[in-house]
Amino acid sequence: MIYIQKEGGRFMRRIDLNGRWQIRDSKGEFSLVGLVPGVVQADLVREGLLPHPYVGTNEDLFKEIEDREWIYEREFNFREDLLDEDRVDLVFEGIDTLADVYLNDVYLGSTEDMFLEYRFDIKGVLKEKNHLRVFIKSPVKVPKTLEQNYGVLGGPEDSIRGYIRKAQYSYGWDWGARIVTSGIWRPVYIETYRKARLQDSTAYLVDLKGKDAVVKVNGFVYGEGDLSVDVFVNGEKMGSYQVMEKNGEKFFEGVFSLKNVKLWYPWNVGEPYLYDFTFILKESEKEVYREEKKIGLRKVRILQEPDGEGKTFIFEINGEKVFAKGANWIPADNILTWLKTEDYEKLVKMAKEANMNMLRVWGGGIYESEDFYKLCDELGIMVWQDFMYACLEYPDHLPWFRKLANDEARKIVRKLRYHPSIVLWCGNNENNWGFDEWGNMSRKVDGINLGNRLYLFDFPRICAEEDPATPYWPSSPYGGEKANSEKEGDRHVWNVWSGWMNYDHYEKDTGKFISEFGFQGAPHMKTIEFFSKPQERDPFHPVMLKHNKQVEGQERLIRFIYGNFGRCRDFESFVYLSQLNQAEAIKFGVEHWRSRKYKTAGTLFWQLNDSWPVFSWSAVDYFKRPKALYYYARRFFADVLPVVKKVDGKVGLFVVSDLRELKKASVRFAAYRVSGDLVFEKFYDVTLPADSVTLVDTVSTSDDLVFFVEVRVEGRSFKNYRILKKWREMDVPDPGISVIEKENEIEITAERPAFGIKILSEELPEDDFLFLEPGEKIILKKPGGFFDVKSLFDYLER
Ligand code: BMA
Repeated sequence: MIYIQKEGGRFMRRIDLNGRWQIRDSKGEFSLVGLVPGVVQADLVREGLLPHPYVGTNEDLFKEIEDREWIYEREFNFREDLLDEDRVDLVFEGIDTLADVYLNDVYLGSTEDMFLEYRFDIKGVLKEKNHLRVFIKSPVKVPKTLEQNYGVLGGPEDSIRGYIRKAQYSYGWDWGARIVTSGIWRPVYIETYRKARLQDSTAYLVDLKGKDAVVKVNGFVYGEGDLSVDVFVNGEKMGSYQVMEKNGEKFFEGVFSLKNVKLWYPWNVGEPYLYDFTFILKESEKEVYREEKKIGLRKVRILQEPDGEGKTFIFEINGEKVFAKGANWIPADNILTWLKTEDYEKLVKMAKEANMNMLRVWGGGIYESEDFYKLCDELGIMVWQDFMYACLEYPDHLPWFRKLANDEARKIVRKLRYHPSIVLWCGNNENNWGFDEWGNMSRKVDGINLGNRLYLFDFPRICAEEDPATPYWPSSPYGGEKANSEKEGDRHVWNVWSGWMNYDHYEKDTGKFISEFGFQGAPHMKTIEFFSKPQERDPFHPVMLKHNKQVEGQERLIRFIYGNFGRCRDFESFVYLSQLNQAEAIKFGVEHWRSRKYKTAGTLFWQLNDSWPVFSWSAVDYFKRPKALYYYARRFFADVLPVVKKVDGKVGLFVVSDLRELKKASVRFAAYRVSGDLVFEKFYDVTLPADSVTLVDTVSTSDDLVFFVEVRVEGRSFKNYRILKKWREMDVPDPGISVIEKENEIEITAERPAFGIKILSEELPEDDFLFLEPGEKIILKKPGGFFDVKSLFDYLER
């Protein structure tokens, strides 16, 4: 993002202070080499001083070091000639969390928010030989003291985490380990420059005049001199703007017209086009600093209009309604510094390949890395961005906390606003639902719930000031008389699963935008093998219980497997059936809500990924191994989705099309008995209007049948199936699967309807958890090494 010009016209330079630091704890027990960026917990594992936290019950050992203070130290030399630069800053992109920073024994300042960058002017302190020391306080002891002073915050469990601006999930979550990290978790460097520097430059669409766009640019300037900023778009100079000052802040601002503009769209609506923007800061006409960013231009609105049931909640991008298909994103590791760019690439690409066009960055995690948002920008995935507050009261009645929260919000919005993928800023996760309905979150100070000063007053103002091109929403869920209303705003549907209801209840839910709903499933068997020994592989073994963080999580897995499929044969069948159940549940919900388009305008299931190897709601486990749900998502989020469902005692056949144009399609609809006898087969030629739901037919028929449907549009085929009863009531027979091995492919056929066809292989198969209509064929790339093919029938108790 920041350009370093070579010798000759040099204007700024970065000296990296990452790498090996010396670390020790205040009790004098540990002294070791630590890596920066990093956290102590990762160093202790790497040095063999603590075992891997994700194996067995090792997580518990990490609790014992939560109350330590840690000292990070390093020496470094600095080139004498650079000491004369106008400006020399020491920059910490992120410290976890509460720390005092000293250079050559001079106190530079303290850090109190892991999400923020801290910058210290070190010009007067820097020498040729230097000693840098960071003293990190305990992220448990300090907030505990604050809790003693100010009182316990209400929430689902007792918690001190509301008193510290640190990723909330690190104190444990219902899918996450408790590993309360400490460290210097983002890069550290010294930056030298002349006169002034530029930060948080951005551009956004103000208006469209035919094919031309009115674009506004602005950014902040720190330093002195006769300053101006030149702005280039795709190499062409658009304007030069004088640096101004307001409320003690220096900034530039300008408007220009961009001819024949190419807008940024979510990938399933248009091209996610990005422009190359260059912002050049000049002092007396000489370049002193620059920012280079890829920026997309788009207009976002949330349409909230009466629709007969209540009010819609529809994302509109550049005037086009977009049904949001996707999932919730949580931090992809409990030890964040174990994440590499490749991990982000893999996961975000997997989301796109599963036809998702939106991810929600959930409020108990982190404002994600630049890698994440850049990928979303490029791939055309919309981001629902929460502020990092979740499931708790937050002490915003205390002036110091409110100030810190405001400061964080402003800095984060300024930093991330240039990403076109961020289409919504959202105040928090579930706190307003908690105020309304959870009983112990109803404390008010001066008539205001703890946190609402931020969500209802401060954040909307900050977002409007800093990022007028992106809407703000107070919470998720929010809207209507109570925050989790079915009639307005977004909604979290947790009566299913957490409230012990089975997934057929999704069908009764008429929420306007389902931003959370989920069903647990086991991780991949190989992932279970990573954290357990063979003798521990029982659903209720202490190691398994440790790896399902929800209260009665394993109990629910068993209850829903038994309820929907009958008894498990063994541990392997438990793993398989839990995954299939999860996939079937989310498929059922998505089919219901997608076929209500736009009375419901989005389904984001809980959750895409995991932060460690665990039984959870994720579609992709910690090692990025897909669960059944992931393979299902590719199909149920496809642009064309045939849906068979009960309507008024009959069976209706619908086709949901998210395609942006009208299309002709041919439809085949067939019904079988489980024994494999064909009951009927029907063909239709239909016209699917752009972005529509079409009722193709309704038939009166028996509930015992298995339905298959295929829609063909321009050579592409979209298939689906539906059973109307529970699987355990269907008396599933042996489908009679045959596999023919060819040189590079395998061909799978079945004599009778086959479901949950699983490829057991060393390497991950290209597709899995498939279904087959008698007489049809699945062709897959041949998996390397030994493989086997099974289906639901093989996992059921007989
Ligand atoms: C919601 C989320 C998370 C939680 C999930 C599963 O409450 O916002 O807090 O992990 O459901 O219970």
